[in-house]
Amino acid sequence: MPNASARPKHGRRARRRRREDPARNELVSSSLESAQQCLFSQDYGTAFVHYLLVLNLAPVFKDFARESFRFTLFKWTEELDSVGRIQDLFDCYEQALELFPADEVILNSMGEHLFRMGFRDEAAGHFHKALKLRPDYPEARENFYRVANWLVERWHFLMLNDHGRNRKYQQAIQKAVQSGCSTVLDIGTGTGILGMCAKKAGAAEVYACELSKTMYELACEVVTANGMDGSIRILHMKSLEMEVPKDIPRRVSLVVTETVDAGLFGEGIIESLIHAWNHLLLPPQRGENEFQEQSATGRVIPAGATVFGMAVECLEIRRHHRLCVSEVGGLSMAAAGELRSPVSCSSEPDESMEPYTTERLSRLPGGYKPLTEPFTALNIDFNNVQELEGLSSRAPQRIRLPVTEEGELDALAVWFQLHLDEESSLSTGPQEDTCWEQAIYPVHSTKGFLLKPQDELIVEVSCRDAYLRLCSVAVLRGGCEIHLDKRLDPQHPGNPVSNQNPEAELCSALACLQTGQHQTKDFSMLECSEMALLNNHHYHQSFCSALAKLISQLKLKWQNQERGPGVEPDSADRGNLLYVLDVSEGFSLLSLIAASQGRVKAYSSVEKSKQQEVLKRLVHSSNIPEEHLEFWLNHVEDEQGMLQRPSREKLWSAIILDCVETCGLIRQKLMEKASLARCLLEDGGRIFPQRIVVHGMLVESDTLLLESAVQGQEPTLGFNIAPFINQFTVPVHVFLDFSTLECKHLSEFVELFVLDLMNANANYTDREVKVQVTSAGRITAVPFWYHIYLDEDISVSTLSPSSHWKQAAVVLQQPLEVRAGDWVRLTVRLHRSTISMSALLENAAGPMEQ
Ligand code: 44T
Repeated sequence: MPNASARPKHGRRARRRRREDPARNELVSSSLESAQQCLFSQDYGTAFVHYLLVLNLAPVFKDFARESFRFTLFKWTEELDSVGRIQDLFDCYEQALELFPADEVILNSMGEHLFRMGFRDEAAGHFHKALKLRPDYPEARENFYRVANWLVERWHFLMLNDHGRNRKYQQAIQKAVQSGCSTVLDIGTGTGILGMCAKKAGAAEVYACELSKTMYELACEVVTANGMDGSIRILHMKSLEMEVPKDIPRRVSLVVTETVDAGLFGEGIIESLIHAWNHLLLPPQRGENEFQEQSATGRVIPAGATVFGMAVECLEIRRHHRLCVSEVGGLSMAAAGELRSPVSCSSEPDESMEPYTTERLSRLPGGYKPLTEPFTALNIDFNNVQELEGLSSRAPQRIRLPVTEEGELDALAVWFQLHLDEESSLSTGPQEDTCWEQAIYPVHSTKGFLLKPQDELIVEVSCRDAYLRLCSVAVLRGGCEIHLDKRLDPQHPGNPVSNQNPEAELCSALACLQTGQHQTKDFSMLECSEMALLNNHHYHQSFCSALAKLISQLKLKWQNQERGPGVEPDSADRGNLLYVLDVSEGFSLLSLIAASQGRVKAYSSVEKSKQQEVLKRLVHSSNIPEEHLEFWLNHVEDEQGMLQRPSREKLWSAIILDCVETCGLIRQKLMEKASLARCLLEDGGRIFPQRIVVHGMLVESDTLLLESAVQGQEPTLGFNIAPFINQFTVPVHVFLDFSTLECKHLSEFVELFVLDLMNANANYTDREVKVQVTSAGRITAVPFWYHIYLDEDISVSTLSPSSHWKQAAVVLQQPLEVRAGDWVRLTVRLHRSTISMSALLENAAGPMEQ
């Protein structure tokens, strides 16, 4: 331990200053001593302040004090976190990083706090930095893998692997540059690829802008690696903030961009292009016959787009967007009020609402049925600024579509053709062999309403707040206009589009009854996965049975105890109520299902007040005594207190843990929660689930490879991009639909890992599993899912078609060539709730002991 007299290894000037300033030395030494004392007495706040003082005054102590300083920082920020002093917490981290800017442990820990607070991008940046500083730091690596998708979205890999798309863009850019567009701006450059194409084609000046910090840094690296750092100027900014001559010296003759999402306008292309035409581009070419130098006029690649739509029936979409069951785990849902997914194009624009969601229609489990032919919803010319500007004020366009197939209207699916120039276009259609997703506009309130081939569907296309919105407003049937989704149509609040005659009006009223629409504007919002969970009959039935079984066992046990000798005065009272705690994340009815068993007091972790109201309404309608349902988070302030029951209450008879995230991964800190929960159980009490078994299979899947990294040794369009973006490769894929994944099965389903939540001693961290190969191929991935055992006999599988869970897959670092009959040794590892796997071919032929 150093003391004030320890001789610092300092330069001469510092030493001289130190000798000159004994008071300062005195302060440093006494503060260091105080810091250590405070640390010892667990007064972390004061210790932290002392350390700050010492290390700022005497940086020479940094190496020596680093460990204690980190420890103090973590302890103190934990305390700040628990009392909600978030700003102070981040101030401490900032001060710490000023002292230790390259400390990977501090960076990683700050990232964890940022992540918990919902600042995902910033968190991801911290994990990335920590990992760059120490690539073999497992905590940072696991954290990084969890968030890398936010930093560099997975579609970057798909786009770079889409050779057709790359080539078409390159050719269109080359043509434009060669015909005279010599100054180019790439809006939303991503990896820099389109800007580099322009440079390579001979453009004199190339500028690029990118709003994401990570992508901007990546683009700079890529452009430098390709020897173009002097010739492409990359700006870290949103194009809307760019000005001439501040950011670029003059207006450009070509804007290239691929800032389009599955719904075409979701990345703000309309706004960006209006701004570009007004501020960054040369004036457009005038008349068709008028010849103007290309270098004196401006144009955009892509030149325009055609948007298509189609009505579909699709069970998978339906169960994620509306309640399809009338009863959940024995409870009637009639009193719940209206529950909606947050995806709706017809409601008032609202922060929490999205106008559409995205899916690859071809990969929807259970498929879909087209109910109409594809129709053209919109044509847009990106080279016409008046048209772009007029889009938002344009009156909604009504389109009448003949229904071609009988079916339930679940959604409108939308895709588009992107016209790069007059000759070349890209399509995102469901039939195309591309990686594009389609935009899905779900229909909410047509439960049980069948479209028939004689019907006509009326769709309204509009462009409010720069989002393309498609809304199925009505069905024409035998002269009647039957309104759909009417309740939430802001154009006609509570007042349907008026019909031509009273007969039709009556007809419409009837249809509203038939489609079960509620007139109330009040509804509760559920995430799509929460909606699918409610619709998961088997899940609730299984919980209901397992809970009923446990509760009757415990009741029986107590009856026996009451009758037995030496009964304590308190135990008769104990038999009155059982206590069940549901710590599921988000909306869950399990507490209510427990309370409905009788003599059960249940605690729910539902946080949102509207959702709590739903539970209260159901308590009422199910004749459950009101006081038998409590909201846990109304009792405790902080997350740490989550599993500490109220001190007055009995030990828990059951604690329900939510163990698998919708994306297909095990929830973070699951095993920690389980061990805490075990301590809080009464004798004979249970954790639900009691055990989780991880299952998986060896597969060959090129699709998974294309989504995880830029493939192949060939440079992308002749540019060196792959090594840079592939740093963001993540070995675990989430949100997978294994049932529709294009892949070749190379083994049977195998049990990979067991997690015992009731018995800590039964757990391990590594397991070797030997799997026999059933067909020859290249093992590229191991998709996995879970069998969740509520008790010995009752289980739910996250692979079942009614599951609200998706699956995940580990993508192997190196594909493994195998033949039928080979044995593969899979090493499966679980570290802090993260599964990792590696595969090796067993060289000896024949089976070996498992
Ligand atoms: N999605 C296509 C492509 N940006 C989305 O930060 C892939 C959809 C897709 N930068 C399935 C598969 C695929 N100024 O890095 C992003 C973004 C940036 C801007 C500066 C602006 N005004 C913007 C707007 C966006 O541009 C990059 C690309 S935008 C997203 C492309 C085939 N479903």
